[in-house]
Order: sequence, then C-alpha cells, then structure tokens
Amino acid sequence: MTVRPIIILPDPKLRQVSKPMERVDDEVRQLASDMLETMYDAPGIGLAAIQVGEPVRMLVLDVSEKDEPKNPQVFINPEIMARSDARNVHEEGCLSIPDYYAEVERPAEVTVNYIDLDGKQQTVEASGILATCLQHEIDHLNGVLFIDHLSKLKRDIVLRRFRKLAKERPPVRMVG
Ligand code: K1U
Ligand code: ZN
Repeated sequence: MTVRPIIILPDPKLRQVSKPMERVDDEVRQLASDMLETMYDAPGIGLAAIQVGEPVRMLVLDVSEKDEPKNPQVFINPEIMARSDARNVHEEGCLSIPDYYAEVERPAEVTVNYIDLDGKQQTVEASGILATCLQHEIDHLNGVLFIDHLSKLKRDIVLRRFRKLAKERPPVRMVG
C-alpha cells in the first residue's frame, strides 16, 4: 500500500470527467488499496481516484465513528439511481481544497448502484453522512467540487485564494 500525493485546487485534472472502469483486476485492487491508505493518512473520510490523478470512476470512503471499528468501502462505477426530495445541510471539506469548510445542501437520501472489489453489482440506500460523502465523491468523478454548490461570491473567493497559493508554491517534482 502506498500513500499517493493528492492533487490540489486549481489543478485542472479536478475538472476532468472520469472514465468507467472496464474490469476489476489486481491493478484496480492495488489502486483501491493505495487510495484507502492515502485517505487514512490525510486524514479524510472519502477519496475519489481523480484526487490521486487517476481519471477512473472509483471512490473509497470510511464514515465509521472514532469509537467504531474501521469500515473501508470501495465503490466502482457508482451511479445515483434515486434521490430523496428531503434535503440535508452538512459541513463539507475536501482534501483537494485543504483547510476550507462550508455548509452544503444535498438530497438527504440516495440510492447508489456500484460494483464492489469482487466485481459484483451492489446497491446501497444511503442516508446521513454516508449519503453526503457518496454525493461529494460522485461529484468528483464528474469534475464537480463542493464549492460549486456555494454562491458564486464564495466560490470565487476560494478559487482566488488557491490560485494565489499555487503561484507561491513551488511545483512538486515527481522522482522515479
Ligand atoms: O473528497 C474528499 O476530498 C474527502 C472529504 C470527504 C467529505 C468530507 C465531508 C463531507 C463530505 C465529504 C474529506 O474527507 S475532508 C476531511 C474530513 O472531512 C475529515 C477529516 C478528519 C476527520 C474527520 C473528517
Ligand atoms: Zn473532495
């Protein structure tokens, strides 16, 4: 398992629409394992493959509480099949937009179809933080960020801050 670098706003890759995964093989299982390691290391409760630079439709999450056993979950080609009319407001953060948190309103419940690491089709009916996190991560697969759900004024302030930080930050050189 390897902790991979997480790409940060305004990296244009974050706006890419990720491609469906065609098979579940050892390479996919290795990527899932690296993503979980990267998520736990950050730390975070979710991660989409594009956040480690891989434009494929896979996400990982673990929304277990601190006093509960770990519950790593992997979702391949997830699709939202149904959304509740009822909505929830939750404070969200993003590992690609460090140290910025804001309240986002989304459907309170979603039904999601996906493929698991054994290649089996699954369905989950999610509510609470699981529903919020799944929607946040599925947005990443479509090039959408949680700041896109905020007012234009708030979004522009965040974008300006991160463009300035990127200019000050020397580019990361990948070795090997
Ligand atoms: O997608 C991401 O960048 C991960 C993001 C997921 C998320 C958080 C909150 C609401 C919706 C989706 C994060 O994990 S941000 C970090 C975070 O929430 C956290 C960090 C440490 C402990 C607990 C939570
Ligand atoms: Zn995010």
